[in-house]
Amino acid sequence: MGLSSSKNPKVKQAQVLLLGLDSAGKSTVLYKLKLAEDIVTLPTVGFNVEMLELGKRLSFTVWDVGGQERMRAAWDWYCERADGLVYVVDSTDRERLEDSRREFERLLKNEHIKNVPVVLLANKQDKPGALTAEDVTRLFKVKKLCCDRSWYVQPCCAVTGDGLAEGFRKLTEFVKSYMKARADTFAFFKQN
Ligand SMILES: Nc1nc2c(ncn2[C@@H]2O[C@H](COP(=O)(O)OP(=O)(O)OP(=O)(O)O)[C@@H](O)[C@H]2O)c(=O)[nH]1
Ligand SMILES: [Mg+2]
Repeated sequence: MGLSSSKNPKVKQAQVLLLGLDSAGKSTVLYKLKLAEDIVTLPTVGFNVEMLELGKRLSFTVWDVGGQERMRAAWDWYCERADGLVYVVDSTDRERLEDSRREFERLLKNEHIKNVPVVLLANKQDKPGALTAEDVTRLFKVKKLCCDRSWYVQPCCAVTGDGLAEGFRKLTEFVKSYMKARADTFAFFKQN
C-alpha cells in the first residue's frame, strides 16, 4: 500500500508560491504537474492550491494565486510561510514585460521571502518570438535582484509540459538547501 506524505514523517513539507501576471500560465503549470493532462483554465479569482509530490523526501504545497492587477496586492499575504517561489513569465507578452518585472521586483522586497529561492519560468516557448531564458534573465535583471538567494531561469511550455520537470527539479534542490540552512541556524541559536 502506498504511503501518503502527510503520514510519513520522513517526507518534508514545503510551501511554494506560484506567481506572475494574469495569463502568464500559472494554473496551466500547476495542473500539468498535478494531473499530467491538458486542461482549459479560467482566470484565477483568489487562488488554487495543490499538493505535489515530486520527490521521495519533499512534498510541495503549491499556492497558485491569481495575477490580475486587483489581486496582486494579495500576493504579499501568501509570502509569510513560503519556502520557494516560482515566478511565471509569458515570454511572448513583450508589452507587459516591464509590468511583470516591476511586480517581481516588488515581490522580492517582501521581508518574509528574503533569501527564499526563486525559479523563473520563461513560459510559452512554443509560440513564435518567445524571449529566451537568457533574454528573461537580462531583462528582469535577475542577477542583481536575486543576488541574495538561489535562482534559476527555466524555459518551458506549460501546455506540453516541456521544461517543467527541470524547473521543479531545480526548485527541489534549492528548497532542500534553503530549509536545511534555516534548520541549522535555528538549531545554532537554540544551543547558544
Ligand atoms: N501557447 C501556450 N499557451 C499557454 C502556455 N501556458 C499557458 N497558456 C495559455 O495561456 C492562457 C492563460 O493561462 P493560465 O494558466 O490560465 O494563466 P494564469 O497565469 O493562471 O492566469 P491568472 O489565473 O489570470 O492569473 C490559457 O489560455 C493557457 O492555455 C504555453 O506554454 N503555451
Ligand atoms: Mg490562474
